Amino acid sequence: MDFKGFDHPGRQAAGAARSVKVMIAGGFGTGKTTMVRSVSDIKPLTTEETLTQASADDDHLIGVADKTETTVSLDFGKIGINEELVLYLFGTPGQERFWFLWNGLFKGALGAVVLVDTRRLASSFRAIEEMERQNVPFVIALNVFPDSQQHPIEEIRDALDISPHTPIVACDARDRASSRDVLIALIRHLKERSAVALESR
Ligand SMILES: Nc1nc2c(ncn2[C@@H]2O[C@H](COP(=O)(O)OP(=O)(O)OP(=O)(O)O)[C@@H](O)[C@H]2O)c(=O)[nH]1
Ligand SMILES: [Mg+2]
Repeated sequence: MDFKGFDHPGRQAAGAARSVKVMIAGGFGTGKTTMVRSVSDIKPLTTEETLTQASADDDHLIGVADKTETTVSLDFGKIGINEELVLYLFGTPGQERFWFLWNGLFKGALGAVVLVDTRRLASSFRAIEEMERQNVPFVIALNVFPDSQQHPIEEIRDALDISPHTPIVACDARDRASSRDVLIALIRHLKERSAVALESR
């Protein structure tokens, strides 16, 4: 695959890998931190704090009842996709009370993965709206939990109200290869979008 066209301005020396900022977004407890942890080549920076009962009530812990911590600021990791491309991963906080941080976090991001837990679709609505508002291209990654039901992709697309061009892929955020495949799906999507944009000039 040719990754030309994904340069991050000012970050690139001759012959060096191109570095790209990618957001890992999604609703509360959808597996953002898990994905950054599983896929990162470096020890990720995480900012997790113990989940309080007050916020647990707000965040509808159905399906994630054994969750004890939540991201309060961001997760940060890095993955070399190949010799030409390095992704810097920025995981967002899921709890609404930390969403004010999102504006700053998105600066310079070329794309995003929006994690969705199909047992709690609505928890990712706001993240999708935010991508659309900030004009950040994204793919949807369905993080499959043991008791997730299988739904046809087009049903999920309708329920999330996203465009037919936005890829939807299933994944296991705990699995490095699976999480890496999601990132590769995002890169393909970014490439396709840039090809379409060039054609329409
Ligand atoms: N079975 C299963 N459990 C998962 C998977 N991904 C995450 N988990 C678990 O689900 C919980 C939520 O994962 P996190 O990675 O903390 O979710 P998050 O999106 O970072 O959560 P916030 O930062 O609080 O929004 C944790 O207890 C994980 O161990 C998965 O793919 N399968
Ligand atoms: Mg987290």
